Amino acid sequence: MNTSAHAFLSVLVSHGIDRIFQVPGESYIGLLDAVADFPQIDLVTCRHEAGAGFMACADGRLTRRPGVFMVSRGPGASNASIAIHTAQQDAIPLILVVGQVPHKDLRREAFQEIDYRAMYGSVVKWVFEVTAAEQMAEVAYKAVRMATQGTPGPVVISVPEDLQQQPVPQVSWRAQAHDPLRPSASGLARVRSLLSSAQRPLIIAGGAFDAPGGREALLAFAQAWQVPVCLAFRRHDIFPNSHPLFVGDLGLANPGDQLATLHSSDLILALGTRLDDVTSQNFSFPSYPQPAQALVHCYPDPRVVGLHFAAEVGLACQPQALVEELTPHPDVRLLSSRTQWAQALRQTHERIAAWPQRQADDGVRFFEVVRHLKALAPDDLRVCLDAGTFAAPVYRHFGFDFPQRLMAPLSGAMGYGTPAAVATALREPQHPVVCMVGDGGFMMTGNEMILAVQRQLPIVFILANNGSYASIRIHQERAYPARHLGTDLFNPDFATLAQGFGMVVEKIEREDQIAGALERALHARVPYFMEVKTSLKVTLPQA
Ligand SMILES: Cc1ncc(C[n+]2csc(CCOP(=O)(O)OP(=O)(O)O)c2C)c(N)n1
Repeated sequence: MNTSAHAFLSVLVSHGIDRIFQVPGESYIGLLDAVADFPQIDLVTCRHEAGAGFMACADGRLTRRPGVFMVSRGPGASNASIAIHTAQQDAIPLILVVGQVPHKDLRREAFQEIDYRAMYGSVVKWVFEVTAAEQMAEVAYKAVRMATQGTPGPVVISVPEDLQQQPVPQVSWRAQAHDPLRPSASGLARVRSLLSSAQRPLIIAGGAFDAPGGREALLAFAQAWQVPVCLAFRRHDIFPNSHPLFVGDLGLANPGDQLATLHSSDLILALGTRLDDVTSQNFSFPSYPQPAQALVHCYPDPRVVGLHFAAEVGLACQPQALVEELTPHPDVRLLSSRTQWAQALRQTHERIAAWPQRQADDGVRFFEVVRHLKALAPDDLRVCLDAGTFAAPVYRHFGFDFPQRLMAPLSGAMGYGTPAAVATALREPQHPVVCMVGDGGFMMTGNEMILAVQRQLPIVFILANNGSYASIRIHQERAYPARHLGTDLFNPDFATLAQGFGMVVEKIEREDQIAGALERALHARVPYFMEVKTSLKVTLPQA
């Protein structure tokens, strides 16, 4: 077949795309029909565009190829927007394909029409509306390139329904491998010199190391130069958390004394991180915009390097290439003060990461679930998290060592956990997957569990049911003590619901039930649902 839809899909396939998530719509049945001629594409039919989009985000993150999802115009595209935002905040390559009204009706406010350039303009890297069937191959190529180059991110392709199955000349595209961006010789020399003389250097490492060999290269570099490593927001799986040089992550709740010590570093190597809002502690670490210490900023996108913080050395290249060039280092005598510095930071981290003791009488303390999971966790566990305060013990106390992986939205989007777990299990069936989600976030998506049952994906879903949008309740208790409105939840019987989906179900109401239930769930190798009656009080600020 040689239609514009086939040209589009064949270019995607030539770039390794082998899965498309979708919710159908009459506006793109031409594209959908053509998928039948590409048996190498796994078409995943979803129940809501947000879930389809979150699945594509997780898939894009794991493969580093664009996650692809297709939705219908207007309503479908509106539902999809949360995933677009997440891909942007999380720097994930993503392609959204939207069916559009016939091209003669464009900009007439036709039925379900939206101008996607206006709608998505500020959140995506590129929006393109096809105006001629012959553009379809070229557009697919550019979409892949735009989504993956520089800072990875979302692109949106709008395809009028009448341009989807037009005859076009046959195309033959090959994926082009680009050389990684390498550091300049002068940049390398300057970093080497700074590294040799620093007494209190610190690495802040981010998501750009999430590539084959990236983590290993970072580890070798940090060890060779004896530089402690702090991880960027929710990038816990970039460096082994049990390593003596791991000194914590920069997140939403770093204690003041830890930050004060980090501020006293005399060299910061910000590698593969955008130094975003949360990582930089709301643009205060390092000091903004002129850091107190020398800053080396390395990221594979010149628009990002030195954007918020004035870097002494700015390197628009792959951080992996940089650290590989610098390892092993020529015989530099490392200052003994460096070891003491790293040890002091590590001690602070260990104090922060120690399991909490706080008592509660209103349900299971969720950190106990996380503690037991840590004890039982397989070496290659994938932990998929929704947004909510139930997840705080994972970020703070769990400790990831590769090949374990953390899949959590940097955007803080509720509803991410369940679809991300399904996409992770689809992509990596050889690894165990655990999904943790609150009773709020679970009902923002959650329907994706049916895919786990349909495809028999052995995901362990753990629902923390505290009857509250507790993260927000915590903010309320701080800002308006003892007054809370709009954060209590009236819940359905989740266990019965999950049973209806065809899951194996367990309810945890006491802490002595946790270990056995987790063991059963992890060994069952079937879709498993655990509802935990979770303490709310233990998460609220102490009076
Ligand atoms: C889509 C979306 N809507 C609203 C929010 C704001 N928000 C952040 S956490 C949260 C509550 C989460 O509640 P739940 O899932 O029950 O987890 P808990 O905090 O109770 O552990 C809300 C409403 C958000 N981050 N994302």
